[in-house]
This record gives sequence, C-alpha cells and structure tokens, in this order.
Amino acid sequence: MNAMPGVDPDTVRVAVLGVGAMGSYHVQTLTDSVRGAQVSVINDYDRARATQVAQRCGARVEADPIAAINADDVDAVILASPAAAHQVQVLACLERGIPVLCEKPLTPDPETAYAVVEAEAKLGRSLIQLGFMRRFDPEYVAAEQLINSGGLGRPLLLHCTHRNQGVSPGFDSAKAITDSVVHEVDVTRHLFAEEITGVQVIKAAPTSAAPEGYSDPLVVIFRTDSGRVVTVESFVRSAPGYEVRTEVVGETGSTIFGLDQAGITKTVGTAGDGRWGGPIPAGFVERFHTAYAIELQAFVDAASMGTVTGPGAWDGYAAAAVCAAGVQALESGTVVPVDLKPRPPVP
Ligand code: ISE
Repeated sequence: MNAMPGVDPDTVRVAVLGVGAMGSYHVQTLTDSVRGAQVSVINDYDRARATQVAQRCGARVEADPIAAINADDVDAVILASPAAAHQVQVLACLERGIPVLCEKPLTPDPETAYAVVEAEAKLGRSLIQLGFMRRFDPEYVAAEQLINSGGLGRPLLLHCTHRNQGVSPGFDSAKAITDSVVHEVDVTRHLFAEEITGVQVIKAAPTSAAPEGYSDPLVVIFRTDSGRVVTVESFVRSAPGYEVRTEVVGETGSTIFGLDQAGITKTVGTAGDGRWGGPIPAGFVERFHTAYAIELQAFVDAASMGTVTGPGAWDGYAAAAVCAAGVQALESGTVVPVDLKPRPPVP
C-alpha cells in the first residue's frame, strides 16, 4: 500500500463511489467491522449526501468519480454507484491497476459486461470482484462444502425462494429478474459449478399489491449445462418480510437452509402448544449482514495483496447473460437459451 504521512501502511484505503442505501451500509461495515481498512474517499452525485457520509467516517469527498479512483489516498474501490456508471468506473480501476468490488450488475447489459471481462483478461490480473454476497454467507458456504464433500451425492435440483417485503415504485417484472433473481443465478452457477443454458419464466396470478401490468410472483426455471433443473420463486411484494430459502437435492441427500435465518424461537407450553419459527427479517441487510461483513473483509484482505477473491468479472458477465435471457423469457413465455460468449483465459 502507498504509505501516506500519518497512515498505517497496512491499512487499505478505500474509496466508496455511490453512497445510497447500499454504499453507505458498506461504509458503515468497513468502518465498524472490517480489519485493516479505512474509508478515505467518498463520491456521490449528491454532494450533500456524500458530505454527510464522509463526516461520519472521517473521509474526504471527491466530486469526480474518476478522480476518486485515481487519488493518491485510494488503494481499492467499492462501486455502489448506478449501474450505468459501472463500465467506465470499473475500467478506470483496471487502468489504475487497483482492486474494485462492484455491486451487481457489473454493467447494464451482457455486451458491455463482456467488454469488461475482455479488458481484465487483457490486463492479465484479477482486479474485479462482484458483489454477490451470498457466496460469503455461512449457510451458503456450509452447503457448498457439503456438496463438494459428496455429502449429498451428485446434486440434481435446486429450489429457491426469494421474497422481498416490498420494492421501490417502478420495480417491474424485468427488474425482479435482473435485480433479485440475479442472486439465484449466481447461487446456481456457484453451487453447481456449471453454466445455466436456458431460462423459462412462468407468471403466477399477481398479488393485488403489484401495479397493473406487473407480474409478481414469478416462477423462474433454469436448466444447466448438464441438465440439472433449478426453480426460483421470486416474490418482491411479499408482505411478511424478507425470506431467502434454498434447498439442494442430491442423489443421496438434501439440504435446506434459510429457515432459521433470524434465530429459531421454540416455545414449549402445554401439549400441542409448542411453537417453531422466529421473526422474519425485514430486508436483505438484516438477513445478510454477516455475509456482507465477511465479503468486505475478504475484499480488503485480498486488496492488501493487490488482488481480489470470490465472484469475478466472468460471474458478472454470465449473470448478465442469464438475466437477459430471463427478461426475454418473461415476454415470450418460452424457454430462452442463454447466449454465452467464450470465456477468455482466467488472469
Ligand atoms: C436487492 O437489490 C438485492 O440485491 C437483494 O439482495 C435482493 O434480495 C433484492 O431482491 C434486490 O432488490
């Protein structure tokens, strides 16, 4: 790391670009829960918001995002900026040769995402980490270990439930695929260690909470390279709260997780008066706060060695390609094949 006067040379100095809900949450996590990191620069198009967040963590505000990436007091970057800004900002990080954690999506469409994959491959160094935080969630990690140790036999099916309590106005059915189901895309590719080849979307009777013309819930079906099948319930206006459940079914066993995410409450009263279950978290920050902290720690640890870890640019591109097929499938009602370009050599 570049030693600046008064700065611990072992500290990774991080610029956070975009401090809306997600970015400011990352700033707080970096400040409170991550070792070896210091938020040094904040950038946001809303200067007042940037100033407020910067004051809370002792960082300075930089009005120009590219200047923030190139600043002397920045060793690594977190992008929680709008998706439309990602391509230019990620490429600026590659050009400067510093690690970047980019919130999904990598870019708004598969074509630009592939251009980023190619740019990183050309550079020959892994510098891009994608914000698929579920890969760091202890329950997903345990399931991954169980699968890889052969504990379930050959995995055959994945059943996913993904419910949000509510979403912002304008969050249409396409957004449910690109912003919400995108996590199950990554979970599938990660747990099954293969690509998704086809997507189908079935529209269920809509909740009365959905605006006219929006389909919510959806049932999304993926088929993978080796013929495995994945079902995803996406319900983004589900009143009780945030529920993410996953079941992996293998030849010799199955595992289900996400049931006791907020802590199990078991009460035993008179016979038949027992209770199982606990409070349902309100949102993804409550559900995945541990995953976010582990993700950021892993990013900072890798950044201190000038590299990244976990999901990378290829995962961001593959997710974008599957989501593009998913949006088409939403319109056509048919199974849409995923158009995946060749993977360049891994840097
Ligand atoms: C949100 O953007 C996220 O990334 C959450 O993890 C997901 O559950 C939610 O549906 C998305 O809108």
